Amino acid sequence: MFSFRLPQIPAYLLLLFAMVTGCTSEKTAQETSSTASSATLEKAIKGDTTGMVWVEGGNFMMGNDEFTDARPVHQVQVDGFWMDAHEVTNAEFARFVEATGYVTVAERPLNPADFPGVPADKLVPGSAVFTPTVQKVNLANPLQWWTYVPGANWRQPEGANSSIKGRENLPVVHVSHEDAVAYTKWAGKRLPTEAEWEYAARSGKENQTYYWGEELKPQGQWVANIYQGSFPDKNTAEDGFASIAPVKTFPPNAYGLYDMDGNVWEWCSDLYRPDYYMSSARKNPTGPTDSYDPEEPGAVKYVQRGGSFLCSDEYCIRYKAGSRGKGEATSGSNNLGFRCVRDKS
Ligand SMILES: [Ca+2]
Ligand SMILES: [Ca+2]
Repeated sequence: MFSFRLPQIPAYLLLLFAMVTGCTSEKTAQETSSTASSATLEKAIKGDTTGMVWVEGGNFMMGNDEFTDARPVHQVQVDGFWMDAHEVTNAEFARFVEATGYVTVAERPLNPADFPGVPADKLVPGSAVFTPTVQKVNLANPLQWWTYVPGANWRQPEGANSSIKGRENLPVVHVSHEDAVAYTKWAGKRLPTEAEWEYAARSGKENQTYYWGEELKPQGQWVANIYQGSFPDKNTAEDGFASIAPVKTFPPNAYGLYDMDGNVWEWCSDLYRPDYYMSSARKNPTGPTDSYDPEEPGAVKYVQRGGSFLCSDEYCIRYKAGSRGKGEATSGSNNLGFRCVRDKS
């Protein structure tokens, strides 16, 4: 059974994506590491923190009792770290691809041997794209608004005949967890742990409903790119955006971090288990050693945080402070991206 409040990808797509990566990921990772530019390595060694914000370490109460997988609320301590002020953009990801020749999971050819019974003409690389329904629908079946679009990938977010031209300052999407990790390594950074992400998103505010505060619309203003209207048929885009917004469009939090709420979901480095908080380390937790989601046993999932432009109180409330998201490791979609952190050099 799916959790409809999450950016879940339909099961047959999970299978597809999982198999795709299983046959090609290792080779690509090796290729990537061997072609990382010396300029980048030099930059990494020097500890370039351009575009990053220093997050001073401290203690905070992590989790949210409203969500079964975010219980119990527990005290966590994290060391200080640098964090990208905004989600990784198309322009930034393009520089990485140009320097390394990296090929994302959504762009890789599909091996027919991995898909017994699937007609060869259906084995076309692609990714999941949100498509509004014509009318109000029962929210039980995500297949009604998630479509596997052949040719959809970070360069072509809506598939063939779409492009990122003019979208250089929008967050990159259709990136799998391994794509995100490959980028972080090239940049001399890493993905944030879930604890680091939440600590940074809370920005010193304890026990708030939303990361920005208590009210959904402070002073009558939308302060994050989420979803208004009837999901998934009518997005009124009251906040100005029916889809992704350029990074830094909405106000930053108290630490100077943008779009920690909404816009695109963000990968974290932790594997996902709904029961992890019962036994989490109290200092710098890095997640469980294995992944398990009773809703989709067998799928390896990593934590995602912050919600996206598709989140509302009606469908996905996972932009609320302390809530958790999750996603199959090799799956991307057009509402999922990431940002990086780096340790104090
Ligand atoms: Ca919006
Ligand atoms: Ca975000």
